[in-house]
Amino acid sequence: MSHRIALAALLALVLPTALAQSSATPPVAPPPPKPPAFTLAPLPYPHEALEPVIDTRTMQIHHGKHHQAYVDNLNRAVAADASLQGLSLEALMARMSKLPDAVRNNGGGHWNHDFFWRTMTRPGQGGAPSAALAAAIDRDFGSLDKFKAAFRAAGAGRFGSGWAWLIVGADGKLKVTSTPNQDNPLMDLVAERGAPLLGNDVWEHAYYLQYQNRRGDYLDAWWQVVDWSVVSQRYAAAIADKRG
Ligand code: MN3
Repeated sequence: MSHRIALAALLALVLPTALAQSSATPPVAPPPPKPPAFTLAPLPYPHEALEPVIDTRTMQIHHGKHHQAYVDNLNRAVAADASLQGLSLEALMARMSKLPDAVRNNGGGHWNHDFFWRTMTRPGQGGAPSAALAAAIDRDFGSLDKFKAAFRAAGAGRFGSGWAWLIVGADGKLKVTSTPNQDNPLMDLVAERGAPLLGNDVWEHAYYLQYQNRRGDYLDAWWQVVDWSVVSQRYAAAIADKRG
């Protein structure tokens, strides 16, 4: 009896293998799927953290749907082109003029939103520009209020969808710029390149649920959630790079 059980068990083990080996073309295991090149990081705060300046629902859709779609579409574009694999997001930005539109739109979308989330914090928690950044703002714009007015004008004046930026240019000076769609100041194809310190998303998806057509109101309220400690750190790093 025990021999029969042992035999049955042995046959059960051996037979499928024997059958597989007898087929004309041995099965080839598919290669394990590659992990995606880029992933969506969680927000650095809860979705409701920016209330009442940016509403919870906007944050959920903007991060979970819009930003996720940029990441997914970028991964698809990179997977389809062997020459792009292994490149960092920054490396893609630096050679964007030679890359397909799918990489420009979705790579820009991924970089811009990652930067945007990390530019913001709870209302009233953002502090003030560092002494060095405040001095540079005074030097290049006249005052913080004049800088804010220039930034607001760039955001309000962007026709259609795009971004307003504060950058450090090649000459070390601060400058307000604007880019269409998901372009950004790191891309080799934009007119005004530089190290971004601050960027605001003026696509309607960033504000429409709460502000509808009042983009100017959104731009005005947005200062309440700007994290000046992060912006000041970016300025220090950009200036250190120039001196480097
Ligand atoms: Mn957006």
